Amino acid sequence: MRSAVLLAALPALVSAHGHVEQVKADGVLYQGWNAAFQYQNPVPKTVGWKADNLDNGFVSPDAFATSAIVCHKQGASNGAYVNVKAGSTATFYWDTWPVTHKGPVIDYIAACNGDCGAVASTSLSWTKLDQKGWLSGSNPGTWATDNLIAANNTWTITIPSNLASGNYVVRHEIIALHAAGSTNGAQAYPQCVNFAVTGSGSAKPQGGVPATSFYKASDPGILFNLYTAFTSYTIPGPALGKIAKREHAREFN
Ligand SMILES: *[C@@H]1O[C@H](CO)[C@@H](O)[C@H](O)[C@H]1NC(C)=O
Ligand SMILES: [Cu+2]
Repeated sequence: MRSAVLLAALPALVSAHGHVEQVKADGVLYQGWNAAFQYQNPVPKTVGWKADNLDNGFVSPDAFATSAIVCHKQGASNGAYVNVKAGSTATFYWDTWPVTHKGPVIDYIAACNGDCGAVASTSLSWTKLDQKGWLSGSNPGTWATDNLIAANNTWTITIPSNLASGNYVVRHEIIALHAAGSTNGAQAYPQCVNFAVTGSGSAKPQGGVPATSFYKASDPGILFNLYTAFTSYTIPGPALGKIAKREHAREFN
């Protein structure tokens, strides 16, 4: 019975949604979280936060105020870090992404102030690092996710060059809108990755907020009909953030 259940679940695992399987920075490729690792003993350390997402599934708007929205269901730091110089790029490799799952791609950063595994995920204070949403056309048009698919299912961010050395979590997220015309139909796919940043900067992300306050089910970028002839789209969540030293502040990008 048990193996029959596992076999029945397999097609969903192969075809649906996706997860960040690898991360590359400064020429080094790191293993991300793959939910199948939960069956290994010991569970291998990964730069990607472990999560209970064996179905490559999503977080629904009715869970946007719960810990699941932070770093996916049962999200927890998993022991390893991407080493990156401030100012370098980092690339997230999704295992796959369905073209139907159009929507924004958003990245946030939070300082751990030490071991990222020692911080309760709901205590992390997130600053929005970058965001892309609707690009052109409509009904449904071209979206950030189409760029991601065209780039071999990858998304690249820049680690701010003035960011102070230390440990940070980047929360990389796709919000799929194919069912978002109905309340509770949007699908958030947050993926958290630990970074150990080195550099000579001294700036810190400013104005952070907990992930549980990012989105509401009724936000215009969450309750949104992809299949009408719309002329604008409001990317959900807080405004793009700043990193700042004592005297100066500058936009991330
Ligand atoms: C596309 O990404 C996969 C990993 O997901 C990698 O193995 C492959 O080399 C990449 N292809 C190109 C053309 O970059
Ligand atoms: Cu899906």
